[in-house]
Amino acid sequence: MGVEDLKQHIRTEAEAFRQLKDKHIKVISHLDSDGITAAAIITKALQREGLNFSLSIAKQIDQTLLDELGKEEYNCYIFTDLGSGYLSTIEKKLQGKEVFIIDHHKPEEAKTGIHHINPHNFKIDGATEISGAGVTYLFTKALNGQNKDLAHLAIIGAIGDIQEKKGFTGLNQEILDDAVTSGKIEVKKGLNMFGSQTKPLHKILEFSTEPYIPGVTGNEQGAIKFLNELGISIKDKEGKYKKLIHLSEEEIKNLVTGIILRRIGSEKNPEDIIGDIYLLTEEAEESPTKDAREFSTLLNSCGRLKKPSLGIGTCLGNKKSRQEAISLLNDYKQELIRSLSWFYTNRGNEKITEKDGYVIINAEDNVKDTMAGTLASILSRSNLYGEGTIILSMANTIDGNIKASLRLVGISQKIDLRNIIQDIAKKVGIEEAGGHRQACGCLVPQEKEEEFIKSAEEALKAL
Ligand SMILES: [Mn+2]
Repeated sequence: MGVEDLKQHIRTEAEAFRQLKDKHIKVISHLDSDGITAAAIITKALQREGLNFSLSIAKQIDQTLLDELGKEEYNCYIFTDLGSGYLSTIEKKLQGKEVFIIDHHKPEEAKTGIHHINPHNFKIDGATEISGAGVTYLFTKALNGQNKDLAHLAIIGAIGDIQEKKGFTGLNQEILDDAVTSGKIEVKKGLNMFGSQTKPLHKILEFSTEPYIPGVTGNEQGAIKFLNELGISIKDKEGKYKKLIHLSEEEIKNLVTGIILRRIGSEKNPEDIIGDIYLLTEEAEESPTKDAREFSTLLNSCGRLKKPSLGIGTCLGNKKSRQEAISLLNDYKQELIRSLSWFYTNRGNEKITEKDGYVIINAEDNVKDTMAGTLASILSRSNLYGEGTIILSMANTIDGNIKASLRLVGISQKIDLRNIIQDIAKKVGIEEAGGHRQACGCLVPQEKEEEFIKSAEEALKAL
């Protein structure tokens, strides 16, 4: 039980795959950044083997998807970054086909004839030590050593699944080493702030919630004043806004000291702001694809905006895909800014209920339904509300429903949001509600709006 056994198992499965004759392959991967990088890795690897295949990206596995897949005429199905939770259903629906599931989600406990690769089966934690893209990478590396040059994609995927926490652990660290030795990633120490390649410096500080900088976070004027005090001008000689990457070493030092001083007393480790930065050596400076964290965000937004193929193209170095993906991301940011500014201008009116312990945001048509969950997530990380506060956000969909999302401020072992959303939903006759412990939701028919809010208030008040 352990890394070596997992690797042995992967070699066996790669060999089994190689032995299959006359393969007609269908690949199904997950819609998020981890799934998109997994799809890019398997795509490149299959191309290298000279194999034809078709690819679908799915948000989740469900009956409809499996029914459709079952009708298709492929004889070999490869699931990446999804599938482990549905082993028995997949086997039933895809009877007589060769199925490979390459995933890191907690697997269903079932005996099947599926080729199943999952770190959990070897007592390796798939939530922290390796991502779906990581497992896919190991599989393709076992297939052909040349695929070692795809390790950086697995790192972007792992970052997308929030497996980077002050560095990587376990297999992720091994994969990072591969990415560094193949010259694709450079690891540097730097200020742990999102957007250093692409955003003006004062904006990065203004939007910095991790670290939270008192008097600066959430306050543009405060951010500008803070930089002035440190003797760092926000514009360069040509009058253009400076980015974090434009600062001299001296200026970085001053900035770090300034932030640490501001944070003294407000948090446990004021010096926590320095960390590892992962730069993609082949990407251009100042591009949203230079820093692996920004790259991962770009892929996530491609998925969320239902253009995963742009993300896959970007991973594989396709210039046109990259340009389109970047302009898509810019549109997405605009939409996000619109949603946030609606929220801030409407705090205090009847559409936003802020109580001790919970917040209900009923954005109706003012926020796109695809943004409702994101809005709640951002607010949950914003220091606006205390630890343990539950945020319910609601927005109308175009087909007469309301998309309701539940998020939690901070981390709690006691609170499982899935139970809460299911309670709220059941009371108004909605059966389907789900997600994760800390992020979940359901669809509510618009005629049940009032009833649903009442049920939510009752449930949230009682906590
Ligand atoms: Mn994943």
